Amino acid sequence: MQADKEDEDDASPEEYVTLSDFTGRGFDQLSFSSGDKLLVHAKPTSEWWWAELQGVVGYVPASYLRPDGVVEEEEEDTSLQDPWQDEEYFGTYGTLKLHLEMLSDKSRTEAYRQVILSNSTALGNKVVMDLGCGTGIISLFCAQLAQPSVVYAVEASSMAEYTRQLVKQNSCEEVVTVLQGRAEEIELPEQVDVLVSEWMGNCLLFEFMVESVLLARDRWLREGGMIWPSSAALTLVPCQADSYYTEKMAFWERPYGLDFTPLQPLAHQEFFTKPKFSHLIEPDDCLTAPCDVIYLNMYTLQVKDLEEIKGKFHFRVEKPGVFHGFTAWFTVYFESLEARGATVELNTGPNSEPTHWKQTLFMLDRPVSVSAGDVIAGTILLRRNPVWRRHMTVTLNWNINCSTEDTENSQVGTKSFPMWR
Ligand code: J7C
Repeated sequence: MQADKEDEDDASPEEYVTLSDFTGRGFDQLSFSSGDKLLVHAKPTSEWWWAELQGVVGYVPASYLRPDGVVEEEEEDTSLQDPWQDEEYFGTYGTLKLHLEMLSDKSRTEAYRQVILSNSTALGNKVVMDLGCGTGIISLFCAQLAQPSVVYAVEASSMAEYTRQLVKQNSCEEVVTVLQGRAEEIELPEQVDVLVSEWMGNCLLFEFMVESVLLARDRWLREGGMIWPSSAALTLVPCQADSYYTEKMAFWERPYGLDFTPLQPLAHQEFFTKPKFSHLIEPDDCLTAPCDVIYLNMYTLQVKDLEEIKGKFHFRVEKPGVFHGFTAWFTVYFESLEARGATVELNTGPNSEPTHWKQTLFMLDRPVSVSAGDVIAGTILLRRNPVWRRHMTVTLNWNINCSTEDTENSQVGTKSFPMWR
């Protein structure tokens, strides 16, 4: 963890109010309820502060607190600001930039096309909902490649107006009905047999559009209906990231023959405290075989489960190298509606065609040399931001066990990465 310069051990404690309930883990974290008043004694890292509640002291997650004393102003602020940031979110989906990026992503778009194609017979006469249809590509595939009785194409952004035109332009208006609105608020005349959506964000969950899919499932999917994707997995691998490390950190060692190392703590703060989206890892940079750390079943997953998702990992290093960080990606699986049909999958990992999601890199504070046979084991925790509902913090805890003929030693590490708040 990066030590904060504003270590306030000697200063008088500051008063904070908690924003939501929190259950502490381990012996040194405090549990609290929403609205509790805490005294913060020290801020040793940007994520974990040392605080006191009713005479008991322990660590608390900083993102759960807001300063006391500016309550009214703050409350006004939070209530004025939408925790879902819908105006900004749907605003960007009202422009073409992201739709172009998604549609240009062949692996993504072709995976959905393949799902429709390989289920075309079973889709006959079915009622389909395409949640967050964007420009309507999945709905259009349904209408073109199968004969569903109707596809409800639901889109909250203003793109929906164009989607309607695209449906008409491609003569699919008999089948596809575009409904503009948030999936949580729209009304359908009937329940659906199939709920299809492309909801995945960076590191699978960022944006938390998955919540809209779960709510739509509970409200509109008929019993025994199909959800596409039907399940999802998040995969992790310890990796080298030599060129990124050199570019952002080693750079300061000797640029133009000068010692710029006093800038390294700043570089650290600026480049390594948040994950790096849009990282493309070479298969060769994986130090071990990857491991699925989180698995989501879209039929049983509940909205409340999204608050905290935990996973475990156990990797065996396959070749000597430098452990710079962890890389994460996801895979989604589409079950078949047809009796003997095969599952289609969309894998965004380094051994598949690159997608617009690329991979997510979590850099350690310091690189560690590892040897074949070393074991890297630990846990991952995705904690949703209690205030900003589209954001989360990813916490990694790891233990490196090296065993050579004559020595055995172990190193532990932990780091939390806000994405983005
Ligand atoms: N209701 C309707 N449309 C939505 C919703 C919702 N609750 N959430 C997201 N969308 C739309 C959004 O406007 C965009 O066109 C697409 O779904 C987002 C796809 N994002 C992704 N990460 N796959």
